[in-house]
Amino acid sequence: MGADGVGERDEQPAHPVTVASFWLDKTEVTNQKYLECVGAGVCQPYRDTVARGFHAGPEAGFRSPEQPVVGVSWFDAGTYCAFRGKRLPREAEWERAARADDGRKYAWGNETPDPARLACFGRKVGAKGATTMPVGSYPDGRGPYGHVDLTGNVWEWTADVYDPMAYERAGRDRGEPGTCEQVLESLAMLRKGKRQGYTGSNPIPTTCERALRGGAFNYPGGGLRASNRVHHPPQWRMLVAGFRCAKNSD
Ligand SMILES: [Ca+2]
Repeated sequence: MGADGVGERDEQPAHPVTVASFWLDKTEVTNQKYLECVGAGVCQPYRDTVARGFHAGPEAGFRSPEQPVVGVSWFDAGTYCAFRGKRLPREAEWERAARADDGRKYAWGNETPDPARLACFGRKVGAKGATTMPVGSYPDGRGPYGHVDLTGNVWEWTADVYDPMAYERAGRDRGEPGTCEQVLESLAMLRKGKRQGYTGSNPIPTTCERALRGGAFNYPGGGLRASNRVHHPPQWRMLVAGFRCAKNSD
């Protein structure tokens, strides 16, 4: 996991991680699949005003059956995965699926991101047609194990708390972040040391957030590294964030 000399401090250094074998959905969860869970009375409806909230044009631009579901919180995502007998992937699992053993920069390899062929990204929110794509629209951008849209389309919630110091802790060889208590301690230390930037361009979090991976339809190509880590409060329902599910292999 991680990388040397690129990106933000929280994604460094590169280091070997061992994870138990697991399954990961080939695609992001779609609107259609998510609505099955809502229809079953298990999942909460997605927030259906996210496009307007982000000045991103009509909601319908994001709600065709095969587009990835957006406007779902980390809790919503966990509920959906449980409905399917699955769970959210850990950060280490997500990154393993995207980078295999060769430390590649992007899911498809090291080739510079190409919006025509490899992934949905770099679209200007609010511009005509600047929306997500039906899942699987970029087969040439698939990852080493065949997953599509790991890079771009929507950010993907992971199971893990966002721990800026995860790669420095005892659990780093297993890809295990610290506890919320440890994370809050680290965040306080970063604020005290005025280490703005350590956790990315957003302000240093004040709560125990959750990690998301992969970039989204509106994200610039320069940020699409498979090692890039972002973070948001788990209760947020955002235009740019969806998820896919994982499962233990045993
Ligand atoms: Ca994605």
